[in-house]
Amino acid sequence: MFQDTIAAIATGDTMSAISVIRISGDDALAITGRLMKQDVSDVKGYTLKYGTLYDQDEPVDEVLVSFFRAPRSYTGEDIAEINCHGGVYLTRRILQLILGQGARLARPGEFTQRAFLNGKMDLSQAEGINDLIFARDDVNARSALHSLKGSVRSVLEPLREELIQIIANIEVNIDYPEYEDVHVLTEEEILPAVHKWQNDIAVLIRNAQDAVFIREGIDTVILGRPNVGKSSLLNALLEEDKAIVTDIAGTTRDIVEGTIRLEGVTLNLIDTAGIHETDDVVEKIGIERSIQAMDRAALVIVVLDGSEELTESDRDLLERTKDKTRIVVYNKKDIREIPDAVSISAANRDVDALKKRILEIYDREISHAHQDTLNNERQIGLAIQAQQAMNDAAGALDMGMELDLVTIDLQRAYDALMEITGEHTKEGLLDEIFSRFCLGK
Ligand SMILES: Nc1nc2c(ncn2[C@@H]2O[C@H](COP(=O)(O)OP(=O)(O)OP(=O)(O)O)[C@@H](O)[C@H]2O)c(=O)[nH]1
Ligand SMILES: [Mg+2]
Repeated sequence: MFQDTIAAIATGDTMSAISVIRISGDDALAITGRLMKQDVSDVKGYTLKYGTLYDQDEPVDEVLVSFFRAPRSYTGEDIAEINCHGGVYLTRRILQLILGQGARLARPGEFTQRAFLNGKMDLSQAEGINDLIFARDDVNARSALHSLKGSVRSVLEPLREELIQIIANIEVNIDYPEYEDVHVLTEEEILPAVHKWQNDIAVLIRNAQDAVFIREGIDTVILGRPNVGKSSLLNALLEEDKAIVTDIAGTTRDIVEGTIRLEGVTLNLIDTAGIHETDDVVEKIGIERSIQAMDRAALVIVVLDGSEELTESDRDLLERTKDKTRIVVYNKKDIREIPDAVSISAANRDVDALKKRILEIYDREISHAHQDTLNNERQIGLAIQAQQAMNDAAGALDMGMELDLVTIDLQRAYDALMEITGEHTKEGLLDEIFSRFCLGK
């Protein structure tokens, strides 16, 4: 299918015991054979060969090469994977020798692109490979592994199946009216189905948005007037002394960030300068940044000092954050505990009430993050296109349009759902998706 043979270093560009260089394409075996001075043209797939690799007559390294034969390989082509010693210089030199034998340097993601184009996997599985490589935590790694195994396709399968049956039925009714044994669908029969699909797609989109939201980590900002204990709270959540804590009001002047994981949820935390009226120039800039951070954050934690009465600044802040997703916490419960409130003592690292509240707020999203669903913005965007097409179909039915017009909308919805797994994709889109891959993958 492809003219050229591609090669790339599959392991990291760093010192390591072993590096792997991958070659894929019609000449993969011939190139490797020439460099090893061995005839490997008839080697069977899934074999491992030991040998010396040469630059002309000079030995360069002792290597182990895994051979895979088309179509039973990652890309579906002949593949040689050279395991050499892992020096950066040595690995690059071997890659150069391979390129010198006529292979072309692979573009990022090109091995996986070939795997997709050769039908070894669908697009959502290819994206799963990339997600698995970049996964930072357990939730991300698990969902990536599932999509690698085809979970996106299985999630979409029932809906696609129902849709294609109805579309096919309408097509037959229109194109072959003389087939009397095929049931003739009516608008009345189709409308409830369209309503069901509208709902199915809406659920699909919502679950996926929840999952993506949680998997990316929740941007959380800690706000409050000076000295209420914001930095102490950040430190308590991070379980380290990251931010400076003093009893001087206005200690924190810039933004301090950290990341925590709570039962599989990642919070990207931001501690800010205390918000209040001040003439101090540096503090003013800090406060400006606090407000910007608040605007961007998904979750706002407003810290109040439970040992004191609320001040004008506190009331202002409560007013200012009232439309955000927020948790109001009363700190310094060791001095005074506020009943029926999220009460904590940051200085004593007693913050479980807050953690519990966070998990409660995101309960629905967290459960969706653990389920199989669509995995990224591209997939969700296509589901939204399918939803719009389905809404158009419902509108057309409401207006009493003929089924041959309604079926155009149904077809559009179906195409969008197919494109999620790459079954109707255009070249440009593919390049964009695969260019995000690591080189050698
Ligand atoms: N008793 C008590 N004191 C606390 C508690 N949490 C923080 N403090 C004290 O409150 C003072 C201010 O704490 P910080 O964490 O620096 O407060 P902040 O809100 O970051 O203050 P700025 O950065 O100035 O806006 C320090 O002296 C802390 O030791 C707590 O739970 N109990
Ligand atoms: Mg502070």
